[in-house]
Amino acid sequence: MRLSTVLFLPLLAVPYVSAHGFVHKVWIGTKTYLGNTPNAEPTNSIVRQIDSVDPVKGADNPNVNCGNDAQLAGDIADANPGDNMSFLWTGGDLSTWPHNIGPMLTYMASCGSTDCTTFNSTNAKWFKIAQIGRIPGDSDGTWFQNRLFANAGVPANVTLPATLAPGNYIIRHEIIALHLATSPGGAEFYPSCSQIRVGGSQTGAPTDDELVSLPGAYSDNDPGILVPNVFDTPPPPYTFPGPPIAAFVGASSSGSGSGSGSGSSSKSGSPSATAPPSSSPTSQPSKGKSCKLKRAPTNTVSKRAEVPRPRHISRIMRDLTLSFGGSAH
Ligand SMILES: *[C@@H]1O[C@H](CO)[C@@H](O)[C@H](O)[C@H]1NC(C)=O
Ligand SMILES: *[C@@H]1O[C@H](CO)[C@@H](O)[C@H](O)[C@H]1NC(C)=O
Ligand SMILES: *[C@@H]1O[C@H](CO)[C@@H](O)[C@H](O)[C@H]1NC(C)=O
Ligand SMILES: [Cu+2]
Repeated sequence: MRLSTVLFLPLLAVPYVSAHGFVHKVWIGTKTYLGNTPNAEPTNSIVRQIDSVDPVKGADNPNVNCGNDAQLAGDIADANPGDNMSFLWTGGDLSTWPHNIGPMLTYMASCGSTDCTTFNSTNAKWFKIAQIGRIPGDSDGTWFQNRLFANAGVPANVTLPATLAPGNYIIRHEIIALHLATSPGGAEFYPSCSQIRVGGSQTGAPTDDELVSLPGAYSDNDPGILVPNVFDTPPPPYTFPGPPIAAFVGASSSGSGSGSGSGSSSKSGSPSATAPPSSSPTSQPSKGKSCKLKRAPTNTVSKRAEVPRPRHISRIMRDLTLSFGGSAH
């Protein structure tokens, strides 16, 4: 009895610690900012602390705003229009990000005239600045998100709009994991909010009709959120949820992060509907081969488990638990 307890508990504990995750680090240019570990004693950070690494489920869930019970953060990072930002997503135990299917989207919201340390974003008006889906030209339909999953320490990259007006902003980076999105309510939302102060003297801003609420911008039946064909071969076009990228973003910036063939957002008239120019840090669409991992889209088991090539013991253990426990994930 005691022996089985000792052996069994760690096996069960691993998946729930590492199977989901959070933003552990943010870079702006060459500066690094540490995130706040969920549920740990809060530290000074620009990243708003969440209280659980679990996904936010349900498009109307209030936690779609900035993540699970997101708190105000104490720090603000200085940034400039056109700066490159990177977001390192990890598992709850700082392991490699555990998901590889679904888009990554980036929104911003003005905190108004006060700095963002006191700004409650519940009623914020958000505009979209970037979105990336599948790697263009990849016949397996590999998603950009897979780069985070397949390579430890690789972040998601976003370029701030080159004409962004100065001010106080929340920047919300979001991964939507779609491995369970074949059923209604299956999509997993992982939003993360950081507080920045943008300098310079640009004048770019969204128009009123490009602003959305979160929750509000998504519905559980949106074609990019309920995706019955997400595992089909050849990979079908993906329709990003939410508003189009704000037009001022595409007008002048690198338009980073919109590399995938999208059925939506076309009315923005933004160049984001096409592959981003090579100056963007996210723009390596023709270099999909730099991603060594090729999924086998016809293999249902590896797709569901999202582990086409387990690389260390905790993933193997998670696989075991998943196959025993069904869709615990
Ligand atoms: C923001 O306001 C909402 C609604 O009043 C409240 O539930 C939430 O706790 C507030 N968030 C913060 C970080 O104070
Ligand atoms: C982000 O940029 C780094 C450095 O250029 C690159 O290695 C990495 O693959 C990029 N991340 C994604 C998701 O493309
Ligand atoms: C952002 O990254 C791209 C690609 O790595 C680079 O060409 C560009 O100069 C960077 N922008 C800034 C402001 O550093
Ligand atoms: Cu997860």
